[in-house]
Amino acid sequence: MKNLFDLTGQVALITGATHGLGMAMAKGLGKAGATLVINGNTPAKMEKALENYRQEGYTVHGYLFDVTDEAQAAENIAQIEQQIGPIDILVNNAGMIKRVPALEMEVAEFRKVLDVDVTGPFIMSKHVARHMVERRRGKIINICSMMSELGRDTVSAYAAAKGGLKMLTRNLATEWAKYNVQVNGIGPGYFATDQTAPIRVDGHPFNEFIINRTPAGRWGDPDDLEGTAIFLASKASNFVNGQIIYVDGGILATIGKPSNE
Ligand code: GCO
Repeated sequence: MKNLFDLTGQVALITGATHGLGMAMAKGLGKAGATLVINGNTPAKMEKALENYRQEGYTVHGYLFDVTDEAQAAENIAQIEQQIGPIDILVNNAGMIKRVPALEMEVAEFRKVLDVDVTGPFIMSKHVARHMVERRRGKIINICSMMSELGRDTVSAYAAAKGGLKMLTRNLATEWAKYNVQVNGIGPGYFATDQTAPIRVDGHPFNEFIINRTPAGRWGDPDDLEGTAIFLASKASNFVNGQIIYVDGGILATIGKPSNE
């Protein structure tokens, strides 16, 4: 049974894995045996992250590049294939959010969010999948969001992008399933990360709202994503194509309840 989820000897490239959910999922894949290649775009954060992974005993390599720059991404992917080995697993996790009411959002800001959250995963998938298709083997996992399904005040660009990433997942799954490349997504609910730090403060009405809105009654812990990441990266999911697995404590299962219940 353990064998079904074993990633020993496989190379996993995780974008935006110097902190947060990317780091938690990378560690999950590492625990299942994968060699980790983490991407980031800030040298200081990368240095700190590599130290953290290594202290905990993970085999890890860091590559600094911008996932929205096709030339940089292609060059780094080629280097990883050459220096570390064939990329078996790609996790498109790097992303960004802007919380600005739609009436006030600059078009340039809107475009930037789409560029990082949708075009980045497209660029990465395109350049990694050409190798996977050749090898007739590969796993791509796109990190979606509650906002792939639901709207919320101030996050129009992010919702448009994450909804787009869900459909990019289905489309790439459609194109590459015949080559034994599985493309799926994970949709995290509300997790305790740096991204949600500004809206997770004690006493902040949003904090209370999320706890009330989540049937499990709590924010997600980044470790809650490990199992799903391992499943979608392993041969246990070899006939799973184009699915988004929501790891959300039940948010999408319910309409919610009044705050005084
Ligand atoms: C927000 C949050 C969310 C989460 C997450 C939800 O402002 O509503 O930041 O967008 O980060 O993606 O699934």
